[in-house]
Amino acid sequence: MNESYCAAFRELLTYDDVLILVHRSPDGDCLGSAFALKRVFENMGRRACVAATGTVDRNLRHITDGAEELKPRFLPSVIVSVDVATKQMLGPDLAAYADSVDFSIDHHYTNTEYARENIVVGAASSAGEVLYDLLVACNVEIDDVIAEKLYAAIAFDTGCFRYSNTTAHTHAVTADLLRRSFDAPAVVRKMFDIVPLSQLRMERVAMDALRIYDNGAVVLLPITRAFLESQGATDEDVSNMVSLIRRIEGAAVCATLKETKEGDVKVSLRSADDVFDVSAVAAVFGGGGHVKASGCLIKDTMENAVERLRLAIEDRLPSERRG
Ligand SMILES: [Mn+2]
Repeated sequence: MNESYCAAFRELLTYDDVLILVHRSPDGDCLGSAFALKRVFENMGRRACVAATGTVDRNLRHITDGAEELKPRFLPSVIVSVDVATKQMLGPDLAAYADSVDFSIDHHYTNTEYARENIVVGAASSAGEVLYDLLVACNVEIDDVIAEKLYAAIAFDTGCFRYSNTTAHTHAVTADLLRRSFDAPAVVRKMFDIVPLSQLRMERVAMDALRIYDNGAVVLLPITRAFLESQGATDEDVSNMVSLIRRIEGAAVCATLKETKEGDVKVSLRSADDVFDVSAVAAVFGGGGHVKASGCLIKDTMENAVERLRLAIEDRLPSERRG
């Protein structure tokens, strides 16, 4: 961890009344990191709270100690964002804080450095891994609770240590966390294995809606509100659909396109390898993320969105994969 990042983190640790912001539709990495950081401040007798736009998925509520909604609870003296690459990712509920973020702790190469102090380690698997390195470098004690939250963060963003962002260092960090006392298999099971029956039912039917292009190199799954309602499925039920279709053999790029309540189309993109950069496709529509996992919002009808996304992907697909 470089010295200027450590100095920035040490400064953060001097504050009381800390507001920790995570990105909209919070995932396991931002929540795990944020709740680990909250605990760090609480262990020092300080006040800290985590705030987010949107509700917490059922399978992540073990991280938030059961909380479904995360609202700011006091007037903060310092604001830190975790795992948030751009101000826009804070979402509407936190927009009022977007221009006054003091610290950003992140691992997105695409971080726009909107905070006063930006601690951004693009090579790290997760914000959890960045936070771990900061805590160790600054001699902050990692107790069982912090270890469990950081483990959840890292396990989430590495897909349980299966994705190529998992490095030797990631495993070294995880090994050290596992020296503390917490139920690691339970953390993984809650995040990845347990699904409601409504989700399994929806997945079965959704497979019929797959759009396959370029001899199977491009797989898109449109999910309309009408479809969701006909299946009695929730937004949460579709959040993992993209990891389901990324398993399809021969697919280079996969995406789910979900119609939002506002009538826009929310896109989650995945690449099968480090060669095809889906963040470049997301950027076409004002989104961003990582080489292998990115997202964006397309303000258009579903059919137009499918077509525009397909063209943006095919533009970047190696000619030998184009059909
Ligand atoms: Mn992350």
